[in-house]
Amino acid sequence: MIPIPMNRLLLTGAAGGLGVQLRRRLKPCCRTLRVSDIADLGAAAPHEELRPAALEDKAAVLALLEGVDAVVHLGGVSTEQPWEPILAANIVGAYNLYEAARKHGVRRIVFASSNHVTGFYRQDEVIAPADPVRADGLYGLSKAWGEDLSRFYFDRYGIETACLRIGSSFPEPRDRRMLATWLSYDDLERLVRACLTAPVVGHTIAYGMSDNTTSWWDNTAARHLGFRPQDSSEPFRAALEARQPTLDRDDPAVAFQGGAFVRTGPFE
Ligand code: 15L
Repeated sequence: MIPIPMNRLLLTGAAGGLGVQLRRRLKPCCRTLRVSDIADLGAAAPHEELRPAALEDKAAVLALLEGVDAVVHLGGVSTEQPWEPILAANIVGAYNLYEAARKHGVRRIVFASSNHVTGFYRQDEVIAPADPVRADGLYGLSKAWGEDLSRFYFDRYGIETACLRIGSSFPEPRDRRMLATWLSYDDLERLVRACLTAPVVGHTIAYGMSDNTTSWWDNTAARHLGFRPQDSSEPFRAALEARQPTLDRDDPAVAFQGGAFVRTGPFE
């Protein structure tokens, strides 16, 4: 169990869309927030340490985890892209992160996985984290690798990880698919805080979604995290349905949970 506030929390991917949100919101969890990215991190707040680092740089990642109590790992590629950047940031980068955690004795990691680990399930199916992976692209496969890697580091070294298969975390749902996949920023914060404060996490996989009326994901097996979403996509439904009154059911993006990711690429 990590005492809150902990001494030092590392947030990777701190310059990204969700990183910017959590950088501000995780301040009460720690005395020092170490923030990292390859993109510009701006100026350091008084409680912050800025540590630009590329995840594929083994030595840089080893230094990044020194003196850290826990990690919120958002860094890496977060969309479907060619193999090379995914290999570097999500495969090699995840390995570098877990090796650094092992060497420095870091005990807990919150790993930003993605709903695209299971994007090739259909939108008329309700699935749970224990169901087999059906990634919808290289990005989803790389997140599945991160989940497996983290399970190995828990089984072998006892490093706890909460893998969050984040749905669509934006200020509001952008299309009808996101009525099921939306995760509000406030619920994202609640979820990450729950992962940091739960007495025991072990190795857990949970979907990151708000309390949406339409849902494809069953988080029952992750209830020990203590996450209770408080927002819902429902207030946005009428406007989204008016904007998209008909759906092309022959479109794979309408048939499958991964939406447009299922038909993105190949890039060669
Ligand atoms: C993701 O994994 C992406 O990082 C994000 O940009 C969204 O597209 C989201 O999935 C989604 O499925 O909506």
